[in-house]
Amino acid sequence: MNSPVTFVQEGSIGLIRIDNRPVNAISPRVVAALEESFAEFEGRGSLDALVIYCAGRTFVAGADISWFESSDFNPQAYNRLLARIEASERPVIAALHGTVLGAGLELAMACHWRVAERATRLGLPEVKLGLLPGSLGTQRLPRLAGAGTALDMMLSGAMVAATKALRDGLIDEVCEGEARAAGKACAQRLVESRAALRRTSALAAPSPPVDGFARYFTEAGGKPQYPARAAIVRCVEAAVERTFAEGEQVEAREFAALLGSTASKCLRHLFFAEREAARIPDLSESSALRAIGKVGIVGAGTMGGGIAMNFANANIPTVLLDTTEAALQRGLDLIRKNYAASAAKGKLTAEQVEQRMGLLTGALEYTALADCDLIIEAVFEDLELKMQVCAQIGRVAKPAAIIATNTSTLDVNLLARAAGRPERVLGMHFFSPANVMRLLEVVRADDTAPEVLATVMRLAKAIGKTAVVSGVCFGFIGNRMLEVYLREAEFLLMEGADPERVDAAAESLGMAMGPCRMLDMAGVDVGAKVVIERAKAGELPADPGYRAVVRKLFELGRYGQKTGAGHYRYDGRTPIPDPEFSAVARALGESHGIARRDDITGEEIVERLFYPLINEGLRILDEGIAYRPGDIDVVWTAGYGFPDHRGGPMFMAEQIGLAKIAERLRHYADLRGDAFGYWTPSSLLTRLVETRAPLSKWARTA
Ligand code: T1G
Repeated sequence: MNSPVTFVQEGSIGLIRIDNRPVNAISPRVVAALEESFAEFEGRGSLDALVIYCAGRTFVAGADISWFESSDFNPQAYNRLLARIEASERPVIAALHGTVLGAGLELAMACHWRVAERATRLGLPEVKLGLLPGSLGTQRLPRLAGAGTALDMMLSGAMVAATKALRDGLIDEVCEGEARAAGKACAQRLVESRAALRRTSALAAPSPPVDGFARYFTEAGGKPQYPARAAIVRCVEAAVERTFAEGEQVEAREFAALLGSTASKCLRHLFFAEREAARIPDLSESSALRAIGKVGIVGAGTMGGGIAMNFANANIPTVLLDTTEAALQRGLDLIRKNYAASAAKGKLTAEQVEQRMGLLTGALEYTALADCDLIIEAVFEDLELKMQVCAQIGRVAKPAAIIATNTSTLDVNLLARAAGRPERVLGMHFFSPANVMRLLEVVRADDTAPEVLATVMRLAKAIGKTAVVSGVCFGFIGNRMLEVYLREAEFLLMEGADPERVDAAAESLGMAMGPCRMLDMAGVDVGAKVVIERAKAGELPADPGYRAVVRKLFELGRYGQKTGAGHYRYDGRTPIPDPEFSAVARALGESHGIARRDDITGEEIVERLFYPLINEGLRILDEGIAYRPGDIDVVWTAGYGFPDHRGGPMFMAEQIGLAKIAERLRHYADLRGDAFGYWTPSSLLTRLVETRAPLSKWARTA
């Protein structure tokens, strides 16, 4: 196997080339090969300078994250190599391109000079993995760019453009051509000018941030579930107040502690789970993919407009169709309003808004969709209507067009058949607001052709969505699990746990918003209509108390924030406990024979909200609706506000222990009765407990 690092000599300049696709990540093998190549340079006294550069799409984009899971992970060998590079008596130049991140930027900062191609972006994103830069980034970056800039970069984990990095002193030159050539030219100049070597670690200790560290510690302290934030501040404080060697010790200690933290293990799990979700098990990577050059959207409502923005943002011309000029104009006006709001926040320039609006055209006739490569229906959630729309689309779309439905609850197989070409049809379930929410559930129908699925999965990445494939079932992955979560929330309310306590328990686990506040925000009426429709279709448990609360609130016109009252009364968006709601819940409990209790604990609330949800997720896996447990974790962290520092419901289930979850389900079956199977452990849960097989290693055997 070829070495990932090679050394060559061109004239009096040595060149080290790293080639470890896909992103030149630093692994033990790369470290060893780098050490050899650098020794090669050190052994050739005739050479005047060294350039380090990378092949492929990017300079080193970080340490190989999978390396952290191995018992032999230790950045010390790499850190010693960086110290050797920095101590070189001859100039070492980093020639940068692509996304120079983590250990890659730390390598560059150990060099004496940094030249970057104009499109290069640089960052220390370790905080997104629950870590901090463990190869002296916390000590070198403040010395180069100042403590304030260093804190902003490391606490946000955001990338900065090469031009900003140049202004901040992080790099020394932005080149127009290729980094390798620019690096060589830079080496020549440094040798000819006999420029003194600038060793980053020898630079003066940085001054503290303008307003000191207090604000940073306060902000970090506000998020104790992310311990990396406060650790980063402590490391930068050490860079300011101590010697480089002492700061190095502080960083090593803080890094080691974070590496073993649950938060970091969860975030690292999600990093790979999100990328794994893009892989379709029975689909070869090479499936012929179609280019999506033009998109059509039927329905210019809130969802249709939000969906259209995703494509305009990705520079894809999009036709928005509705039945009347007024509806169309309303949709386009809403889009322009959304863009104006982004511009007001400085996220877009006026030119960018116009450029995006220029990609959007309105239409009243289906024939306007005839040249679209993808057509998405986003009309009202009504089966008859959606079937008519799909049939209309099927009549005008070109043969190779892909047809997608944005339904969140309806049978995609029925809609696929209505389109008259089921092999070209799948679901694209966007989450509201569609131009903001990262998650996209891509619903694979029975007849969806593999290349249609692969094309949409690749398109999802191009429009910045995190896509997860779901099979066809009610609610797909996310809403099907949400249903059991909301069921238990309602029973707890009817048993006497008020909305504040139910929400507080869910939010104590880390949910962005508890179930009552979430429903009041999304609209109780939206949820109620789904429940009523499903009851009509006989798809709900025969339990008369099933989702009685949402139905009653709908009856009373208490839709939540939009009507000023739902589970709470509202002063604007502020929820206020409402005795009227408590009376409604009490009356419902009595009318459905649900015993009131005053001993419901926060722990019970968490178990009753999340263990049935996990149990349903295991059913979803067992039925083949979701391919992997990690896919379910991605759905819930990217689309439902589940805390990423817990890795997702399935990763959390493994931390809790499946046997404990099964035991607690049986406990609640005894406590609440299991007439409707609410508490029956799923077959997969039972099998995994019996065989002690790890859930994380579970894969569906055909
Ligand atoms: N380790 C291992 N694999 C990685 C990787 C990494 N750091 N980065 C990317 N990959 C894989 C990824 O799994 C995918 O694989 C392929 O590369 C393309 O990635 C000591 C401790 C670089 C901006 O956190 O942000 O250094 O699915 O689909 O959208 O201080 O990847 O094709 O098999 O995301 O173009 C710090 C993480 C590590 C950077 C490219 N670095 N990566 O985005 O492609 S910790 C990071 C990214 C560290 C030191 C510390 C992005 C990207 P596959 P992709 P992309």
